[in-house]
Amino acid sequence: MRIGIVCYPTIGGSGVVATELGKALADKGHQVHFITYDQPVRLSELGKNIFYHEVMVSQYPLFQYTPYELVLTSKLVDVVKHEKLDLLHVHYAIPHASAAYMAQQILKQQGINIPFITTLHGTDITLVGKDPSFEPVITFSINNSNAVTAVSESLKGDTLKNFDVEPEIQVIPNFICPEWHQVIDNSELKETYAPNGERVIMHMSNFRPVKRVHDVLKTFALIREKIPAKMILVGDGPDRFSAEKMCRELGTCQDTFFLGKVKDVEEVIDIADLFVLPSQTESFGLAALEAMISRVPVIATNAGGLPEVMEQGVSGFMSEVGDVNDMAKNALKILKDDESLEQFRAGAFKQANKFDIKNILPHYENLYNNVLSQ
Ligand code: GMT
Repeated sequence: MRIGIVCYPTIGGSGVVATELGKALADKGHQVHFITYDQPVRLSELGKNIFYHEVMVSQYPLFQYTPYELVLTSKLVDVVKHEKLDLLHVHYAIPHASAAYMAQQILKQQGINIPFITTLHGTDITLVGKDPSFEPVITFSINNSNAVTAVSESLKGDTLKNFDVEPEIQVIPNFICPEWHQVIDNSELKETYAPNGERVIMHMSNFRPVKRVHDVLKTFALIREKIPAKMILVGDGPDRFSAEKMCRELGTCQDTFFLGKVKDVEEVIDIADLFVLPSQTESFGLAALEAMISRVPVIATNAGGLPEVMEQGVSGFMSEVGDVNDMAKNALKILKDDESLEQFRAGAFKQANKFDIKNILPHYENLYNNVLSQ
């Protein structure tokens, strides 16, 4: 098959899932064309069957906001036509689904039929999408997709609750590729942050309010009262400034490291003993899964799709949103001794393996075949 994948190229779950899916499809012999405005972060090298088409966004003095959706649409028309694509798979509805719809209509007038599949990832539904400024377009483009998938049952439920949706939504969970997470000896790096064998606690996100980074710091302060520990925060975003301020107020700065954005997360995640993801909502929580496959147990919230990804008391623990006391108590249960930590490390790894890409890829291939046979 010749497949066009439209995604965000930045660090973030939907782009990571789209890129890794494309790479796996290419490995199986499909021809994959990524169409986005920058080279996707996980696409460090182009390989056999993989092509990248950059959407060039030009500035013009009249535009206060450059109309990305239009240039993306034109690019889709061009790539579908000249690369003879069979289908488009768009990740994150805004604005990819409506651009795909528009491209489909333009191509129809030229006698070309191109189906498109929309994969809903999370905030395109739960935060941004349901905002009245987007809702009518999202509803329309979901209803006019040739197939729609969601990354969890929870997200499917949110979509049905917030939108007047007609097509069947198929749940296809996110995945990991175990071979990309080989255990490497990172003890030297760990020692630079935790020279006296302190436990290393990690958080990784885009520091948006939905991630509740302040709860990470409050939880850490409670843990550090009981055991020697260091906190590493990976990523950047709107709440970083106030998080740094809070860390000064809590008096935990000497044990806290803000690393900023890191491209190869698997290189740093290995040094963690515990991962903390106290989000307000999380349609899936790919970051938690990436921690788990690296044998790092997770403290998370009982929110959105996280209960579908985690196993309570095995891969870590889930608490109510904002209950930092419970999160700290659970963290200490995991970290209290090496035996307990090893048990949770094994539990996290076992649970993560349920999301092996080899179990997930056939669902996408079947869906593509169904769409093409319609
Ligand atoms: O909104 C975000 O946090 C980014 C978004 C994305 O596009 O990267 O993440 C969403 O999609 C991920 C991949 O499917 C999920 O693992 C995240 O849980 C989801 N984020 C939220 O629901 C907040």
